[in-house]
Amino acid sequence: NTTSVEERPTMDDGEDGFMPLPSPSVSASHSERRWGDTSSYTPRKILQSWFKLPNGNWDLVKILSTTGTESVVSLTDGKVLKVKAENLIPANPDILDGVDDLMQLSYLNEPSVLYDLEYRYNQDVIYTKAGPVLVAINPFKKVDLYGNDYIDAYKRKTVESPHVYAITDTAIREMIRDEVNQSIIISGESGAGKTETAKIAMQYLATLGGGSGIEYEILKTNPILEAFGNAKTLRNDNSSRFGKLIEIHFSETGKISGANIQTFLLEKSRVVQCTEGERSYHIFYQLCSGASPALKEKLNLRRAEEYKYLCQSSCFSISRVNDAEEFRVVMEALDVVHISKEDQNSVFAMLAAVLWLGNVSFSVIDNENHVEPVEDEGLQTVAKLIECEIEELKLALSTRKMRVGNDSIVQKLTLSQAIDTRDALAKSIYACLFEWLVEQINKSLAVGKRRTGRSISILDIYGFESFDRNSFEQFCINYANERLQQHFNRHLFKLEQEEYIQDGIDWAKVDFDDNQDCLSLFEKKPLGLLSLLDEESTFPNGTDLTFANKLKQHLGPNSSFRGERGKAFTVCHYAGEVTYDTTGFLEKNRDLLHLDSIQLLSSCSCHLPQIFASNMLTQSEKSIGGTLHKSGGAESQKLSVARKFKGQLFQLMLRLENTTPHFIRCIKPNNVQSPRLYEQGLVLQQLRCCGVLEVVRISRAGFPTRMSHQKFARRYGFLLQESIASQDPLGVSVAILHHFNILPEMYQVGYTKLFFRTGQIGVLEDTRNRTLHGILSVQSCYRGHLA
Ligand code: AD9
Ligand code: MG
Repeated sequence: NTTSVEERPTMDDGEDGFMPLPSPSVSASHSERRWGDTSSYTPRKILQSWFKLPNGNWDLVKILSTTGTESVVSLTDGKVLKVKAENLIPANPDILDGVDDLMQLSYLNEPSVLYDLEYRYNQDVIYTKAGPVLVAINPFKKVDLYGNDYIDAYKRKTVESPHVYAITDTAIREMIRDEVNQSIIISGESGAGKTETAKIAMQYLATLGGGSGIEYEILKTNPILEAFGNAKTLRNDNSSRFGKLIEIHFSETGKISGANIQTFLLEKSRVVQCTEGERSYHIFYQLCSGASPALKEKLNLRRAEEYKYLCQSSCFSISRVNDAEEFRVVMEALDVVHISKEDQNSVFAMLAAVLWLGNVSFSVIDNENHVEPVEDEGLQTVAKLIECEIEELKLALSTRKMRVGNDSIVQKLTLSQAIDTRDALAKSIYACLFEWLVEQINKSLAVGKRRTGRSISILDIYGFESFDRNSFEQFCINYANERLQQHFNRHLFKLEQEEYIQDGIDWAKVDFDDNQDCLSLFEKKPLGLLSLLDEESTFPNGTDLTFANKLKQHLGPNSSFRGERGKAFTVCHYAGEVTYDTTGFLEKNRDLLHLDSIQLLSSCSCHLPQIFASNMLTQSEKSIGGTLHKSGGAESQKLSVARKFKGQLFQLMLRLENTTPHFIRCIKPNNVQSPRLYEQGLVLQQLRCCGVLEVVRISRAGFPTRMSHQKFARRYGFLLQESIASQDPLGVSVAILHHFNILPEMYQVGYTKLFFRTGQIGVLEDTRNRTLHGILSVQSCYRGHLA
């Protein structure tokens, strides 16, 4: 049930030879087909048109002659070709080159959108609006678009071009005007520029100030979280390995009063495992190269190359990054967020302990492959750093207490079990350290008593991922993206439509690609991906293969699911199909730490391991009534990773539902992190994935701005010269519309609200602001006289 929406060319430029063409008729499902549809396009002579070259790129060709079914065209390189008319897609006239908002394009097809973005990108104009969404293309170099002069200009509204500053400014204004919390939701692939964009938005917010340096403190959380949560990957030298929501609170006077950070799903496997060419978390390298001689001696620190966890990859440095210098920045930032020197030293001790744990080796002690840790420098240093008895550490790494009935027996571990235990301990210490740091930062940023409840949240979360091999991490990340995509869809399309219909607006119904099917595939109980994963994770005999088979058995009929050979399965995500390899799924989902290890941590004299242990135990208690793992074994029984993540996502969505969202879509123009290289195919695929093309089409066809009659009358009524106090809000509203000569096609009057085309309300707002400014300056002039 798709409906067709007619695109009206907005250009009418008959005089210089350009005749508006009939536009492609647009049918409303599956964007690829839709955007390629040229059925009603008749090429005309002299016009420019898009033609797809064999390399997949679009070329802007001139039509020299045409018979209707065939055209002779000249390519940009001068070649002349005869092509089928159906292979030509209309191009926009030159005067629309590089428009600010894709909605202004007369022809809104894929090549035109790509060209507009490229045209701007080549002039270092990296921001473009796509209706309500801001598209940001990573420049991979310094561009002169930031800093105080720009911030001032956006504040004073003397510049109009799309920018993160402009979006942030809108969020601030809407927070104040509508008294509604706001959110800035940033998404995009790895390396597309999300984290940088989030920082740019924070920089703008920080200029609102707050007193007592709170805004400075907020900015200083970035180097800390990046040091502990970012790493060099093959895709991005500074890749965030966690998701982040920062909620910035404001006082009644519009000043920053505090902030709160929530993080999601840190990739902890990186601590013990690292692919060639990538690095572990920055902080390890920073510590090794930046610690003072005294600290180095205290922690028995070596060069990064001497730690087994770090030398699984031969990459130790990042070009143009000085780890020692970064370490200084991080230490300073830790001071700013009020982490005491003593705590800082404990943090560094934990980091060194993790590194030294990786160097702990085992020797086989019997012919059943049972092992004992080698009592060398590694083991001794770990015990010293976490402040535990060396014998306790040895036992925790090489044995496991088992409960049999009421008795407890001690089982020796084999080599591979011991290595897993050691690595699990290292990962837990690191993940707990990260959580603890975030908690400390939150304490320091805590909102004062004067909070009003108004806030602006910035979400920087991993984008959709599809690799050659996709594992549990991609599974979780892509699930999160399905949720966010639904939020995006809901907001931009569904709510929009429902509102039109409810308010009696004449609106040809528009379909959008809903992803509810795919979300249900994940979330349905008891037969959904997450439930089945949890169920299998609790079975002592469950394996990745039995899990995969179970999926095939129960989810076969689901249209978003496809079983694959062996241990794999495919999910049809909104952004494309992804095949997941279930190897390691159960283990990663269980994420068990043996009670022996937790007990070891709680026996430490150092306060951090004690805190970690008690947090882990509380979490286990919380899961009572939830999924309990491997009962009988002496393992920590806690929420599975997927379950915890799902809970976090629900919380996140609840929070976002109560905000006015502002979306920024970051686009990566190439895969080699290099400036000036714009790969059309790559950009196009991302535009499709994040729904940018879809949103332009729908927004342009609709009335994106709306306001209740009451509000409209209240807000602009005073601009009318004659008093119309006796009239109802609708009457006042209509009078305002007439008074300002708003064209009938630019608005619609609904039962309760007025609906406007893009840009219309801006005109009224400007008039209002000018008038108000006049009144205020007269008032302050009077007050000045009185004082
Ligand atoms: V990941 O999913 O965390 O791996 P992000 O966060 O999307 O990724 P990030 O913001 O880290 O990407 O950007 C990657 C790199 O692109 C940065 O380190 C910068 O070198 C570069 N970048 C991104 N945005 C800008 C910008 N506005 N100006 C200059 C930029 N460089
Ligand atoms: Mg990032």
